[in-house]
Parts: sequence; C-alpha cells; structure tokens
Amino acid sequence: MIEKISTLFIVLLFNIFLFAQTAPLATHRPSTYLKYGTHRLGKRPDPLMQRWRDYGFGQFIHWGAFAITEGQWKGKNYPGATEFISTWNEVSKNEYESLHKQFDPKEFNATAWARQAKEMGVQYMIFTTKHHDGFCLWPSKYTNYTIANSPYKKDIVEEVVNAYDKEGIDVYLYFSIIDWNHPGYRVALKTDADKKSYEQFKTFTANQLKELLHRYPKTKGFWFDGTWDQAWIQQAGFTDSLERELRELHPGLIIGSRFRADEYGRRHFDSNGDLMGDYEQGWERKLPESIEDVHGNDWDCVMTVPENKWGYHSDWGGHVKTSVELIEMMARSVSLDGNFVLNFGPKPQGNMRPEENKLAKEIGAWMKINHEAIYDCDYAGLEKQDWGYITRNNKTGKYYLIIFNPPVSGAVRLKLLPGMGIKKVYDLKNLDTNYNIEEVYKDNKGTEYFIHLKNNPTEPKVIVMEPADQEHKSAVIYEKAKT
Ligand code: FHN
Repeated sequence: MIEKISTLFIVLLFNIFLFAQTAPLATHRPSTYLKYGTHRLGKRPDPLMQRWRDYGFGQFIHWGAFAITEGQWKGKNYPGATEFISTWNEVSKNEYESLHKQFDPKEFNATAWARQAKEMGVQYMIFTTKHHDGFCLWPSKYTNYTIANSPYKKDIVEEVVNAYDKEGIDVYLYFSIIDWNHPGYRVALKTDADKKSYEQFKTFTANQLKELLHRYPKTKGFWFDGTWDQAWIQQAGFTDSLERELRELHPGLIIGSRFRADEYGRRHFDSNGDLMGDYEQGWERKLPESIEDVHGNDWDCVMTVPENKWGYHSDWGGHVKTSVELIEMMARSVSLDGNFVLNFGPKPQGNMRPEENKLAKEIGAWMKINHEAIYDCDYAGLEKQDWGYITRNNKTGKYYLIIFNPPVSGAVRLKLLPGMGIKKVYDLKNLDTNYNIEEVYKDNKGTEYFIHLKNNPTEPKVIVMEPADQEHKSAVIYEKAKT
C-alpha cells in the first residue's frame, strides 16, 4: 500500500515537473462568456473619441438646488459636500424639496461662464443636469421637480449647452442615476413592491436620458454618476440595452465606465477585467501613479478645488488647491494618457466664487502660453523623470518637458529611449532660447542628456524637445560600470 502511494506521489511530482517545463507562459487570462460585459476591446478608434482624447483639460460644473443652502442649514454648518446636505438629519425632505421655489439666480450668465472657461483653456465641460437630489436643471416632462417650477423658469441646461458650444467647448451631460426625489427610486430591491416601483423608476430614467439627447443634440456624451446601488447593479440586461439605444439615438455618443454593471455585478471593468464604456471613469479626486495603472485605457480625472466639495459651500475648510498644484495634476494626467477635469461650484446667484475666478485667471495665464504641451498630447513613451512630466504631441511628434521641480544644479536630466537623439530644445515661452545640451550617458537601454537651465524657474516651465531623426543614431555606446 505504502509502495503504491509513493509511486503515485512520484508520478504526480513528475507530471507537475513536466507541466512546468511544457506549459506556455500564462500571458492570457481566462475569459468567461459575458452577455453584458464590454462590447469592445481596446480604445475606441473613431474621430469623436480621438477628439475626446485630445482635450487634455476640461471643466466640471456642479450646480443645482443644493447650492441655495451654501452648505448651511438653519445657521449650522454642514461639514460634508453640499450636494449631500439633504441626507443630513437636520434637514427635512419637504423643506429641502421646496428650496427650488427660491431658485432665481440673478447673476447667472452662461456666456460669462463659457468665456471664463475658454480663457482658462478648457476644451470640454461636464454639467450637472440632475444630481442625486433629483432636481432637474432642464424642464423635464417626466417630473415636476424641475427648473420650470422655480422662479427662474428658463432652461439652464439649454443656456449652458449653447453658450459653451458657441465658445467651441464640447459639452457633456452629468446625470445621476440616484434620484432621492423619485418615488420609485430604491437602493436595493428587498420586496416585490420595491421591484414594482423600481420598474417605474427605470422607465423614468430611460425617458429622461432620451429626452436629454433629444433636447440637446449638440452634446457629445453623458457623464454618469450614482450607479453603485445594488438595485441598479442588478439591471445588467436593462442597462445594456438602454446604452445601445442611447448610442443609436446619438451616433458617436461618449459614455464612460460608470454606467452599467455586467451580469456578475462588476462595474467599470467586467468580469474578464475589460473596460466597460469608452473611457475609465474611476479616477475621482485621485491620479494614477504610472502608465501601468491605466492599463492602456482612456481615462479622465475629475478634481475638486477643496478636499471633497463639488457644489457651492460657503465654508470649504481643509486644504484648498493652488493653481500650480492643479496645473501639475493636469500635466500628470496628460502625461499618462488622461484628461484632467477641474470642478467649479457656482454660488446660488449663478456667479463663480472669488477663489475660482482667481484660479481660472492663473490657470488661464499659464495655458495661454503652454497649451501646446496639453492639447493633442499623450503619454510620451518615456519613463517618469524627477523634475516633472513629459507629454508628446500626437500630430507633430514634439515632446514637452513640463518642469515642476527644477534641480538645484540647474541640470535637467532627460532620459530618452535607445537611439533617440535631440534635434532642438527651446522654451515654449521663448522660441529663441538656446540650451546647452550635454550627452551624459548612453547604453543600449537609452541615452541621457543634461539640459542646462539658465535660471531656476519660478513657475511651471515648459521646454520643447524636437527629437532628431531616428537614423542619426550615434555608434558610440558608453559601457555601464560593472558593479
Ligand atoms: O456623490 C457624487 C459627488 O457629489 C460628485 O458629483 C462626484 C463627481 O464625480 N461624484 C459622486 C461621487 O462619486
């Protein structure tokens, strides 16, 4: 018996050994048949999506009835994000849902918003048509909880879409699936009655989405939010066919990964790990560290100026980001193949807060000179360097070195790929600048140069690098020290 077991054990070991020798390297992950998984692998290749990819910089605007509270309720400061104030114990549903009867923004001027956005350098904007509270900034015919029943009466979404479009800024419609106002909305479906009510909510949601596309044909896409509830996650078949229907209604429509789940409830990435939607929408108030983190997908980062407040709050509290921090986030996003979207939360009267006006001016001044390093730019294929970020224009092939941490030595070390040489290096701000470039290192993994700065920059500086033709490879290879 013992003999038999040990023979079996030896055979098993031998088989494991054989398998280890002959098994191909596991480069393919197992893939499951999914009816409601992604319907496309890899990046969407059409011109509209390329246009999205080339934006670089966008603006988010969170506005709605929540702004009226300014983050305060009956003299008490609400410490969270204003758009969540209606969930606070202190706030009664009835009182909150009557607030819109005071919504009459006398300072609202969509043209002024759009001009400011243009000056700031954004190429697209995302506007909250309806946030979680369910209040619609357009006169939806499917609910009474809309701008039509406020003293303002006019269609704010229409004004925004037209004003931004006039400035050449593409508009995307933010739409929250969560709707605290709708009687059929549920977080989870626990009873048959819940299921029945939710069916009405699904029809209502589908109707509103089609209504938005019908009313605002200039829009380029939806930016969905609030899709994490179990009730919504369980609607894989419904959401899949709704997405198809929306895409048919509006060819070229762009939808991120935050709309639907697959049949196993996986969101953003389906059960095979593939991105669902046209770009990854998971980078909210955070940025990827490296190109590996984005898995070859398109993505956007949406960012607040304070820690986590989107709608207007009179008390931002905590750290408030400076224009340089935000410009750095934008550069980092573009250098890693993403778009950077900065949020503004207008005041109840419709004007931007002074801090936002200041940021718009400062970022705009920088973008005026340096937009070339952001628009039409992607990941440059080079490794991350300590002094800042590198982007590459996908039309001209020029590289942009965006310097945030200039070395004390003044020598910016630039590591290029093997065989890559430099033809020209100059300031984006001053095309006549001539830099002393020194080749400091070369092996078959790459070449390193020093670009010697003349003065230490006091603001984020962009140096343009035009690469030499690939044929001009030098034959000299410096040998690496043996250690
Ligand atoms: O809860 C919202 C929040 O208020 C804001 O709208 C952001 C924007 O991305 N999205 C949600 C949180 O993920």
